[in-house]
Amino acid sequence: MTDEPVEPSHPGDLATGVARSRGGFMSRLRGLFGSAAFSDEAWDAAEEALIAGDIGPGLAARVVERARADRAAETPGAAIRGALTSILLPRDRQPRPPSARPGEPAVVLVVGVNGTGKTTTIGKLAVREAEAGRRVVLAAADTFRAAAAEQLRIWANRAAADIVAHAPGADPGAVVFDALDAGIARRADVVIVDTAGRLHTKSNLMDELAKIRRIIDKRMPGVEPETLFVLDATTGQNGLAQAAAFHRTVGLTGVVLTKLDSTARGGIVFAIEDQLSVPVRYVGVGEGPRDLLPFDPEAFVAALYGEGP
Ligand SMILES: Nc1nc2c(ncn2[C@@H]2O[C@H](COP(=O)(O)OP(=O)(O)OP(=O)(O)O)[C@@H](O)[C@H]2O)c(=O)[nH]1
Ligand SMILES: [Mg+2]
Repeated sequence: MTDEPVEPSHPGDLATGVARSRGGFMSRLRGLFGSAAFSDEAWDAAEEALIAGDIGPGLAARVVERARADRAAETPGAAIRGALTSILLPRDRQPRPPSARPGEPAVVLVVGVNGTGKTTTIGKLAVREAEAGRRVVLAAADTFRAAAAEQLRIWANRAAADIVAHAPGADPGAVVFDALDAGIARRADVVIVDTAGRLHTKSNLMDELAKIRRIIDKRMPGVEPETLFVLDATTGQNGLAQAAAFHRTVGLTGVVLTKLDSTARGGIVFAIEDQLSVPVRYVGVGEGPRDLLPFDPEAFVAALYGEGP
């Protein structure tokens, strides 16, 4: 990774990002669609393919049930596609954060377990924001890992963003407080907070996160931060338990699904929206600065079916 400012380069694309899933569980599913009459066995096989894609057993059964009941669909493939699309939440075209008051920055808090891609996602987000002409302050509130602030600094340089960092071991809450101050003083458009990875089962670490959330409330009362849970798409169904625990602690407003390019089981997208009712905002499809795509449900399903650009 270099700290050169980002040159215009190829944007990550969804078709490549979901190539493994398209060739994985979706190809099993599509293979079934060839048969003229869809037997009970074929429906069972479809359900198994969905489970193999990480949709989860309960939801897979519901999708098949809904598809079987769909008399309007012309083919079983179309019925399953309709059932899958209907799980995904409708969303605003314009992703948040909208909550900034005039003259104050919006706040994005990024959370998740260790190594899921939080810092990388923040770097990509900072690049997106900077390219949209918005002024960004990054808060290096992962004071736990010695190299974390340095990693964020490299991204800050790439995005020409400001960064607020304290010494390793400092109180992450103090970093957040200072970063909000800096964001207000410098008339930034957005303050993005990086946090240390933490296991959702460690209550002391989850308490620390709740404290960070309270500090945002205290410094900027009434501003609801965009609180993004970063989920590694290769994690499997355990990701749902993680997400639920973070949701209880800080109240998630969005999910970023990273490493979609590294998994053949992209069905976790459906599971997570179904279970949490929190929208997937972005998907990560690689390690580069442009490999973060706003999540578009229809385009996602089309890409899984091998259609679209
Ligand atoms: N293939 C791929 N790799 C990714 C993606 N997002 C992040 N990574 C890689 O995942 C690894 C971990 O990323 P980090 O951003 O350091 O993860 P983190 O959540 O900040 O980690 P901690 O701060 O240690 O909890 C790095 O090697 C990233 O380049 C993605 O969308 N696709
Ligand atoms: Mg990190």
